[in-house]
Amino acid sequence: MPIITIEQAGQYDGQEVTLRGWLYNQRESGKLLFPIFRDGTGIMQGVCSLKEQPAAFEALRGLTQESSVIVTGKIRAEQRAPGGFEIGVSAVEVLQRVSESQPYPIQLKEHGVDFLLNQRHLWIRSPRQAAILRIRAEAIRAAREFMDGQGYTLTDAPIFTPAACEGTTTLFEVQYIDDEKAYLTQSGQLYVEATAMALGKVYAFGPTFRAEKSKTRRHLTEFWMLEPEAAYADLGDMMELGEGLVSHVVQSVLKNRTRELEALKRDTTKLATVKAPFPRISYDEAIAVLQKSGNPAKHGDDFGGDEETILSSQYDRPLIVHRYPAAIKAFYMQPDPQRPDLALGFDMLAPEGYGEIIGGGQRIHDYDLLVKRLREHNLPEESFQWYLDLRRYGSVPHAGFGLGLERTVAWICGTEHIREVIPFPRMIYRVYP
Ligand code: NSS
Repeated sequence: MPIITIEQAGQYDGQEVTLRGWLYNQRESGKLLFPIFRDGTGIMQGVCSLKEQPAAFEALRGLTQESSVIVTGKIRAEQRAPGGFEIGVSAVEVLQRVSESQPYPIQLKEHGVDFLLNQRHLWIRSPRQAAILRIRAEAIRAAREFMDGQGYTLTDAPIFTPAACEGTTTLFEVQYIDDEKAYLTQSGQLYVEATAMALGKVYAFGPTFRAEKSKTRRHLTEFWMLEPEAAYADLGDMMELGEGLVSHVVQSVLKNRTRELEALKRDTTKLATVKAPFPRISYDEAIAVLQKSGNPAKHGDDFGGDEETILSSQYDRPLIVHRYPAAIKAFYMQPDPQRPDLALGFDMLAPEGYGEIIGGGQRIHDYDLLVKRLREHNLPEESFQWYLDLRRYGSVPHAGFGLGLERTVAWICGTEHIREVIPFPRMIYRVYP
């Protein structure tokens, strides 16, 4: 008897198979039971009749939600069933029966988000949440496939760091050994700048941390970032790499996670158009667009969620905004030689109001200018000595960016909040479970 997954059912039409999973739901109608099983790859409806399969019927009758079961039966096509197939149940082995006195806490009705977040370790079993996590995994797979294919070598960055990369207001301080202090990394960038000088084209992909005090639908305190960095590269190279990466990720999810996008009821016509090249506008042009639409933004302002939404709503694919004022950007940004008040940096804004998914650009490669900027930003020079070494020993123009994985996946899935697209979200006021 082949042991199969629900995802594979279509290849076994008319055959007896075994499924291993859980009882997701069940409808009882006299002498017929209509269980729904889930196994992590999907859900499948079953049919079991008292007359034909009395033992299986007895095992299933009254069985509680989320009890673990091994089910044997014949697969048959059924257009009305989710996934297009159902199983005619002939045998059921119950591995663990969920007790009636302590039923599974998540019922098949609407629950409040706080309740669900407290039950996150169970909530991920629901078909919608499982579909999102499968899409996340595909996005990661495709992103790495793209980077590797472009000749970038994975060189991961440390999580304990001695210095800030993205400003000092969102640092998580940790007590390191003895009296030494360290911080959880906000970005692997400074380290991939070092590995880029060693290997040429590199990327890091791992968790990053920000003590974000803002409670928004786009902020986590722990999130994953993919960060490419290349020696002898400039702003233009990175805008092109970024649009290639995002196109590949979106198109791969469309191709390989069709069922999951369907389960989420995602309007995929809005994703199908996401192909490079993406529109590009300068910060100055963006300000003009905002003012025309009645937004009070003026030159020198940073963009918040509202501004990003106005800008990106004009396009059917992500929008690249480049050359922001240096004053509102990080200390390491290379100034534009034509307009030194501007930084050779860019952001990529996702459509449909999902906001910034990429931030990056060209780095300062001149030693003296970098020291000047460290001082202007009140950053401790001692902690950056190793970083300054990169400008002492064979400094070259170089550039990179960071793609926020959860923002990207939230947009692809069309979820309201990014907390649903990471298995165990960490947010202001939440570290449980
Ligand atoms: O602050 S960034 O814009 N840029 C950097 O950290 C650079 N040091 C990256 C680099 O050039 N290597 O963050 C990059 C992206 C940003 O566009 C978001 O998509 C995401 O990281 N991001 C976040 N996602 C979720 N939650 C929070 N709090 C968050 N902050 C940034």
